[in-house]
Amino acid sequence: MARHLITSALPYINGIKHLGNMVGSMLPADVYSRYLRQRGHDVLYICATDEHGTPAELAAKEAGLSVAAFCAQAHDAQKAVYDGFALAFDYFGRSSSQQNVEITQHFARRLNENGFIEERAIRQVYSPTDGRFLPDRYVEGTCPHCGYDKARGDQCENCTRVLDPTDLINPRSAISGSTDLEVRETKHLFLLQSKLQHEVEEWVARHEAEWPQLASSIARKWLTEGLHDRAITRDLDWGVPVPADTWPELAAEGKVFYVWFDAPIEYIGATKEWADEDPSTRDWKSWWYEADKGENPVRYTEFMAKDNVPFHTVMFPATELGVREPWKKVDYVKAFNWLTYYGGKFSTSQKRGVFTDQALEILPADYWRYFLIANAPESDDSSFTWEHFTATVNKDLADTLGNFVNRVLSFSRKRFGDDVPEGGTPGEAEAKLGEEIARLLAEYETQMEALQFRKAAAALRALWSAGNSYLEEKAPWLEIKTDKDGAALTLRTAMNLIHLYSVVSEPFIPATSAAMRQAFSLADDTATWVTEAEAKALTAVPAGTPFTVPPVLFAKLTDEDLETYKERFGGTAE
Ligand code: B3M
Ligand code: ZN
Repeated sequence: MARHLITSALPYINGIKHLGNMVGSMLPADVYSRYLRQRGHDVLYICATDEHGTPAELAAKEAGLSVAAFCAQAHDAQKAVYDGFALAFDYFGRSSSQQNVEITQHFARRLNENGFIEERAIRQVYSPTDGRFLPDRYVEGTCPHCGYDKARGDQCENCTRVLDPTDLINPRSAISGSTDLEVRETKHLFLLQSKLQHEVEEWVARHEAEWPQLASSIARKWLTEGLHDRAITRDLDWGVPVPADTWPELAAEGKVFYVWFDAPIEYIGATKEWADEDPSTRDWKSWWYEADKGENPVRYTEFMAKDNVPFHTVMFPATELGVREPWKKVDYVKAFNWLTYYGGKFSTSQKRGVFTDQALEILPADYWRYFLIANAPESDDSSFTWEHFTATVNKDLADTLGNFVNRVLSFSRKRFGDDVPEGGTPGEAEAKLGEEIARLLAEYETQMEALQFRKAAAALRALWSAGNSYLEEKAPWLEIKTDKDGAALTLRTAMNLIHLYSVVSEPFIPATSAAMRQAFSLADDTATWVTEAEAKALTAVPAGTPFTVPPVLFAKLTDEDLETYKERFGGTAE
């Protein structure tokens, strides 16, 4: 059986992420990991904070802390939010770890031995006012491609093009705002990606048919434009040091690797961090090195938003190919478009939209998990609005699922007591329901396996709806007046649906699923999934099983709530 390695793009350390970051990487990776684990697969879900580069230094400066102290604190703060969202990482590491330093330096040495690294003198933006070189985000200005006036020296947030600080029009220092900038010569290491173009093309050609169109089209575009040699070192205080054994002069000058060089390597580094916590039972290398071989080959799936796609489909594979060692390369790239806030940008740097910590202050994680995945920006950008959010919560979560659960359990308790009622023989309605549930469950599985999250959410919602239709059709509150056994059968069948929902909804709404499951005191409730036969029979919870009525699963959001949210976060774009 295959092993599943799953990673989501590493969130930058420079602040708490917004909902757009969450839906475009970590949350779907968590839903997928949970699903695969429930289906019995061997899964390793790895993520980490991306701690190097100018964003970390700038944020530390703003916080008045050393970079190391800032990163330690910010890592814990992000981890707390992800715990709040119930993200079940196997490990959430730090790219500043010693493990990552070692593997990154190893990669650099190998690339050098294989002729893919060259030392070059280049011209860099220097600020006399700040007394330093200004790499990447230390320079801001107007994007030469789209005219966006807050473009950063490494990438334009608006058109996603990767930039060099010297490309910017009207550049200014992000530290002091100074426009008194000059260009000075300094030496840096270059990764000769142009030499790897052909190999990367061949590698992409072997994989792109399977990837979502968004990922393959971005990879293609980059390859068509041609891979350029790129500087992979920077003049910064914080980062993976250039190894002195190989480049003594640059090491003495204090050069470090560029954040985008060591960040993807941290997928491997974090796996080693995980294994180093318990080396007697955990083996990091078999997940990454010669991982295509053997009885349990690794299938590697990456999750990310579209601005990260070039780095994962072209640049990191180029690095891995150039190392000339059998490191695992990605099999499937799940890429997402943007989640917008009322059609405008969610932006960490501009502090606009809903941040993940604020979201959890308002409502429990399951509300967000369901809404975000059901509206994931898969085939196109999708827009977050409070109107849409509250309507979805009320309709899908409060009415279709929550109300069903409460209605069935409270009514049964009132009429039949604290055990699942006995009596009645399943008839045509139950057979029809079983067929429908089995069909929808198969659809749900198909969509999950295809990583089609919106469609999977739609199938899950349809499973919940089928319960409501059955209940409306059988109307046990009327049935009970003339046919007590019939009503008992209806309620018992509905309770079996609740139990089935508790199992299959877990990847989306783990806390609610646990609450639904715990409503039943089943002797041996270890099922992690539901077979087709079980879905058809709906008898896993037998008559006589004690149950309790859980508190309301999802609160209905009022017009007043809606107004409060809009007031707090702004109910319009920009
Ligand atoms: N930290 C960019 C981002 O947060 C970057 C991803 C790294 S993945 C190796 O969008
Ligand atoms: Zn631009």
